[in-house]
Amino acid sequence: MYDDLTLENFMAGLKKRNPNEPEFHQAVHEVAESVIPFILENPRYQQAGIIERMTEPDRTIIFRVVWEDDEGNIRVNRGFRVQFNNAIGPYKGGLRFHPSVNLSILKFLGFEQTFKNSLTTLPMGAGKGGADFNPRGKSDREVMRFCQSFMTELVHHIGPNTDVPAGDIGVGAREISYMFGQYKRLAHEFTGVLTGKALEFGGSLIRTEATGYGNAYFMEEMLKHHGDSTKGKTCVVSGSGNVATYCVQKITQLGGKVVTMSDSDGFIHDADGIDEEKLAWIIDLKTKRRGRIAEYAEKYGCDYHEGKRPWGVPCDLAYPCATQNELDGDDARALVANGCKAVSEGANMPTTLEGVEVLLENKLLYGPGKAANAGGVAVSGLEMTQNSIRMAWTSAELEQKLCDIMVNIHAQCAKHGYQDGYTNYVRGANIAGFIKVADAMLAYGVI
Ligand code: NDP
Ligand code: 2IT
Repeated sequence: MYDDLTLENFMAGLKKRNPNEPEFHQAVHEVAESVIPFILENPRYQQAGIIERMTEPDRTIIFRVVWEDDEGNIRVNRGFRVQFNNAIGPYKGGLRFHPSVNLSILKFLGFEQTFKNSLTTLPMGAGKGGADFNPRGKSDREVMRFCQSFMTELVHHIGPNTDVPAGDIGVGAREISYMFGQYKRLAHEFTGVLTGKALEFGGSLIRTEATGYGNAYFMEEMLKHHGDSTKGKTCVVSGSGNVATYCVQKITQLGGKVVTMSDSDGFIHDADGIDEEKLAWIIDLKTKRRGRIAEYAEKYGCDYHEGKRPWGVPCDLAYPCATQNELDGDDARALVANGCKAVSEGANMPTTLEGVEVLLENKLLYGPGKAANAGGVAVSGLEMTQNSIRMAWTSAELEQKLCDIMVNIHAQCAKHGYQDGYTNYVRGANIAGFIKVADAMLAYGVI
């Protein structure tokens, strides 16, 4: 516990205890900047060392994952599960398979998940996991063998009331199915231990769409709160995976025109707009043929910008939906210079600290990922509920619940983030997310 709790000495201590973890430092810095002043006004949190406890995961599991490729070579990857905080429910959060995965990235994601899950109002703690495995270019059988080997260790650490993983980058319906099949076989039971399952075996309607839809709803709610709407706006989206594609679908349904999408090789710029039919082609490209976004430019005859990100394209609204730190200070300045009014994050921590500063200084409406992309985990929570009561709700019921949750998250952020005529959604999300978890931790005593 710090007697002299300042952002500087808190961050110095955190960096010393967690060296070489820049993404984790960044995620904590963003929260600590808004939460420390709130803690100083509410000394019970300081006396109990809540921020120090919240930044230390409950436990971190790291394991070897061995599998055999199609040529018979033995491959070794590193698997992780960071069980960050279960003060308000079982650990809950996605699994990421990407070559960049390391402890720093999973700790940043697990830490952010604590606040995000709290904001949903559902009883979910926070965790994150994954592996440095790259599904790109692998056959279905290789992905299956990897997923089975990964689950053979993970099974010891998860359970429907302990820890309930889901998808994230590189983990979609195919990977969840392979992992669920292996869990069921090893645990000798059929329970809702993973979310994002297929509909045939306990999945929830709307889960696939939930993160992207939720992000578009969050943007709509920020705009509505300021007397505006998505209708008629030119929108720039990054990514072309699960979150990006369904974000584009809902933006279009709300009357916006999306002119860009991207992958890790570059972005397409379609000034006519990516309509429902073109989006269906992209979903097929990405989930079935597993191709590159450049193929869209050939198919529909629009521009493709190799190795570039879309933030220089003039727009009213921006939706980063690919990965962390994909929008930096210069990108934020380009958005501001082009008259962009609002940014809503489908991805986790897509904006650098400098980028956030630029957006806030210029008073853009800025929805941070932990609020704006919480729709995915919220519908995961609803999948857990449906599994527990052994019932399935309809699409219409679930979309209404998702929409209500996003409106409620917006209201919590607005309540805690409004100051001097401007709603700072970063502060709002951090403080609102913090209070529920902190109060639970206070109630438990010193554990
Ligand atoms: P997918 O794997 O479905 O798609 C990821 C997309 O981002 C792809 O277009 C991918 O391109 C691109 N991308 C990934 N890494 C990079 C990189 N290093 N540089 C540039 N582009 C990159 O993942 P999701 O759509 O599920 O996840 C996207 C973001 O949303 C992540 O930040 C994730 O944490 C977050 N999120 C996801 C939720 C979910 O429910 N799935 C919930 C809440 C947040 P390529 O194919 O070339 O790799
Ligand atoms: O970052 C996230 O919230 C997710 N990847 C979804 C987590 C979940 O448990 O649905």
